[in-house]
Amino acid sequence: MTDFEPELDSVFEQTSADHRSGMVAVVGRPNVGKSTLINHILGQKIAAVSPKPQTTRKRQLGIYTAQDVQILFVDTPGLHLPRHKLGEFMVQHAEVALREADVILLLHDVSQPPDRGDGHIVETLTRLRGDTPVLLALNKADLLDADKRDRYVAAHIETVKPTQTFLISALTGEGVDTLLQELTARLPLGPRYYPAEQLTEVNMRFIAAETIREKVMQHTEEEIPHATAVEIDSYREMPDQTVISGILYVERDSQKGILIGKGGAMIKRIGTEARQDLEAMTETSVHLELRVKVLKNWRKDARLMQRLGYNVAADEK
Ligand SMILES: Nc1nc2c(ncn2[C@@H]2O[C@H](COP(=O)(O)OP(=O)(O)OP(=O)(O)O)[C@@H](O)[C@H]2O)c(=O)[nH]1
Ligand SMILES: [Mg+2]
Repeated sequence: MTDFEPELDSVFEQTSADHRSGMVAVVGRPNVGKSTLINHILGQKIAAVSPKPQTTRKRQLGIYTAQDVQILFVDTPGLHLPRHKLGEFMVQHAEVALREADVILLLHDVSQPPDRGDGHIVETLTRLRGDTPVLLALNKADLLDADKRDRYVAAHIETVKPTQTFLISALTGEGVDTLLQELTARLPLGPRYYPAEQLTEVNMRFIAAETIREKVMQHTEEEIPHATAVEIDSYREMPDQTVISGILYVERDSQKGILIGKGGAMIKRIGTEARQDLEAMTETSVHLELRVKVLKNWRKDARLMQRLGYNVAADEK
């Protein structure tokens, strides 16, 4: 070994010989609760959540660290049939996560019976999983009526034929500890790759953009939530204050009007809620300034998508 090669022990934090670590891809259809589950496991919100499908747009790491394990959860965009370049980008991101995983955690919404869309996901999994174990988490158990419980659970298991099944609620936390134990047992022995206090690999700038986009997803309707992208053009940290300036891009003039709202009411609401979340996260007071601009049909234009951080070529290297 030369003087320049660090010893492994000095690179990774010291852990016991039976420490495990690895990558768990959290996949499923849009809106089944993937991001909610990861936020719950980390005990902090790192990923945008909304009642609308296709909230998550890129892979995002959620790092869970305990005494004997470090699980790198990969939150993924919901698998769906893409209708534009952004959709293709999203599905591609989910598929890459599937191929890289040590364990695949497939989420289904168990409050609904399985349908053809679930069958489509299973086909994608069969194509990409190789011999990676697939754990099925039947989520939203809190919404499941007692009289449908056995029937729906059995139907989902029959559709997926998973390695193992769990009934959970990402909202209440029911069943999540058992799931974590089983995920841990299935990971290989390995080091703690990230410092124990690190929750994700993205920076606060990205989290700020996602927080703003989450509020757009929550408060706007139809095409607007999906046609909005957020760019943080300035992020300044001071001892007690964080000053953030963001631009919300939409695809058409009419969408811009709706996003701003009557007398600026909508953009104000989005800004206020995002600011409150960001104040809790940064533990500083936050000054947040938002503007709305039109970037015609950006979801169909690879160059514009790249500018907004959805860069297929660079991300797949
Ligand atoms: N009742 C109930 N609601 C849940 C549960 N998990 C998630 N939700 C709700 O389901 C909706 C979608 O949750 P997300 O976490 O954004 O779903 P996702 O799978 O990440 O969705 P995409 O990013 O669009 O693929 C939100 O309104 C959540 O509050 C659960 O266990 N119970
Ligand atoms: Mg999500």
